[in-house]
Order: sequence, then C-alpha cells, then structure tokens
Amino acid sequence: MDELPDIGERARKLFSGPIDFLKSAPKLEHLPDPIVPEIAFAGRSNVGKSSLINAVTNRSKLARASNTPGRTQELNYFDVGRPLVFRMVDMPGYGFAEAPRDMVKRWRFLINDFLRGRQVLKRALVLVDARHGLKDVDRDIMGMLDDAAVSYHLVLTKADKIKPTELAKMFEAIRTEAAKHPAAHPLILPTSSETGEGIAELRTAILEAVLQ
Ligand SMILES: Nc1nc2c(ncn2[C@@H]2O[C@H](COP(=O)(O)OP(=O)(O)O)[C@@H](O)[C@H]2O)c(=O)[nH]1
Ligand SMILES: [Mg+2]
Repeated sequence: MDELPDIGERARKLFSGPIDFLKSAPKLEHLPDPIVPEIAFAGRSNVGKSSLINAVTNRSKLARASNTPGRTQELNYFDVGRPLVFRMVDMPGYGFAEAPRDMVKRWRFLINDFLRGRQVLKRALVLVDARHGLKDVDRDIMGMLDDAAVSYHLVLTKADKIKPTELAKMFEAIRTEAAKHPAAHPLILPTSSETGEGIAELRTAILEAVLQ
C-alpha cells in the first residue's frame, strides 16, 4: 500500500507546481472572494520579502512582478496550486524612514482592517532582518496581530549575512521577546534566500498552517 507523502514532501511539490500572480488590492473592497486559506507576508521595506517569496516558490521574478512602483501600498495576491489550494498575500512594506505621516496612517488602517476582518487568514509571517532584530515598527505589527488573534511566525531573513554565533544570539533574544506575544508561534525560522537555509522548513510551516 502506498503511504501518504509526508508534509515536507507535499509542501515541496506544491511550491514547485503552478503559482500565479492574481491581483493587487489597493482597498479591502478589492480583495478576492475568501474561498481558500490565506497566508500573509509582512515586514519592513528591504527586509527581503520579495526575495523570500521568490525563494519559497522557487522562481526568480514572481514577487517582483507585483512590485512595480505605485503598487507598494497594495495587498498583492498569489494563487498557489491548480486547482487552487491557498493564497499568499504580500503585504505592503512598512518602516520607510521618509514615509509621510498620512501614508503611515493609511497603512495602519488598511492592515488593521485586513487582519481583523479576514477570516480565511490562517497565519502571517513577520520577516525580521537577522542582523537588526526587532524594531518598533515590527512590534507595532506584532501587537496588531496579537489584537486580531492572527497567529504568526517570526522569520529571520538574510541569515547568511551574520556569523552563526551572532545568529544564535539574535535568535535567542527574539525568542524571549516572542514568548511575551500571545499570537506569536513558538517556531521561529532563520532563513536565507541566498543560500536556501530554512526555505524547506518555511514551506512546511506554511502548508501546516494552511491545512490546520
Ligand atoms: N545576502 C542576502 N541578501 C538578501 C537576502 N534577501 C534579500 N537580500 C537582499 O536585500 C535587498 C532587499 O531585498 P528585497 O527582497 O527586495 O526586500 P523587500 O523590500 O523586503 O521586498 C536586495 O538587495 C536583496 O538582494 C538574503 O537572504 N541574503
Ligand atoms: Mg519587495
């Protein structure tokens, strides 16, 4: 009798199969019908979000396709699987030093409404640069996720850019802080889009959240 493939293998297959950019939603009215589970990617500008989405999906330009100027303040949707299994949502980056206040305000309203109202949102991934650790803008979105009761993984990016001892220290500091956040998942994932470290684990964590 054939055994069911384990979840890691299922995740690998799913992410190497069809994945399509669906749409950019500038407002909540433009969100697609909530027909499948959704997983959101969040993080400061330049944290490595586009690179991570490309690494996870094993393609070189998927995320950039949705990253044209003017679309950076929109929720970008990707369909995973054909037939459709789940959707990835690339959330607008935050923490631009030069962002005007009304833009920051609009961002907070959009994200807060999205997080509170989106029942199909199964999990968020909050990307944090492994060199810099948690910043107040990250704590802000963690608080919004806690309040909306949306469970999230902290994902350390660019792990290749620091020494393993530094990475271990950063990991520990972030783990301690995450433990104080009710919606933070205990699994924290160090990754590198450059070397592929942690990418298979991230795919598995995503599929686990989708199947939950
Ligand atoms: N060394 C290294 N550089 C990375 C990694 N991920 C992203 N970068 C670089 O960081 C910069 C910002 O990445 P990008 O994916 O555009 O960030 P985004 O603004 O969050 O979408 C780019 O120059 C990337 O090449 C990584 O894992 N390792
Ligand atoms: Mg980007």
